[in-house]
Amino acid sequence: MSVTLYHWEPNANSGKPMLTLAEKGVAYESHYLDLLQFDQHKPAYLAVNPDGTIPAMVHDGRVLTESTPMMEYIDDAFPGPPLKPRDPAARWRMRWWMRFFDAYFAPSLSMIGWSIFVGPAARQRPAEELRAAIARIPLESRRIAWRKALFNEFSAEELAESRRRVLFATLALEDHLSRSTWIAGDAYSLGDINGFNLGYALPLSQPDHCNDAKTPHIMEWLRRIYERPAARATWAKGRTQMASRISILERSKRA
Ligand SMILES: N[C@@H](CCC(=O)N[C@@H](CS)C(=O)NCC(=O)O)C(=O)O
Repeated sequence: MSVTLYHWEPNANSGKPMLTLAEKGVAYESHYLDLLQFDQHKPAYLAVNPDGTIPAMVHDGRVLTESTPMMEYIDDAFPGPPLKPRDPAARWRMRWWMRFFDAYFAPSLSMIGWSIFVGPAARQRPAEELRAAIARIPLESRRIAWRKALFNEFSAEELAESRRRVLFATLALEDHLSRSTWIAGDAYSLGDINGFNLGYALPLSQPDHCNDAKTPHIMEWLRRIYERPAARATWAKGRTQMASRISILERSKRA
């Protein structure tokens, strides 16, 4: 049995299979791709995932993409603690939240992150080099995202709409967690892994909306997940300041 994971920092989509594999106790060969160096668009990786997006996982020769179905595959294919509830209603609840995280919350948070972090961090190169890098991106949707980030082309309206959605989603999550210990009810599940990867840095990136006073249930949920050995081990694999933002969840630090 061999598992290879192509990933960037433990964060958003890459962190989802990383944390799931850690929770299941599955050893894997790690291929770190530096997103800011456009490693994901280089031929060696396009031979694995022609879309040029991360993460991708190879299990016994089978290539898997799309981080959320990838988490479900990991849970089903390997021994270890189950990460999906058996009860149909709880499983529906888990998938409801994963859909909300992926389709609504993540794209809005990502647009803000790309405008204030990814764009400025990758922009420090000559415009011609950046244009050539964009031309090598296989997916049109990713070419557009990169162009907007690298040339600061996100409009004020779309950023305002993303901020509105992030606030709406944060309040919805706080409301849910005020009534439910974990995303799907009584047991930790893939829904929590998904939400944690999306939201672990919310207290830093959205300090006015996500903090101990306004969203105490989100804060407690994030801290409980961060205290899990699998989460500690996964974020210890981070190489940049992006992953080290997780230290905001140390209980000694009140947000
Ligand atoms: N829906 C895909 C999205 C994959 C995706 O877009 N990943 C981002 C990183 S979080 C990426 O590869 N960005 C690099 C790029 O666009 O060049 C998934 O969940 O795996």
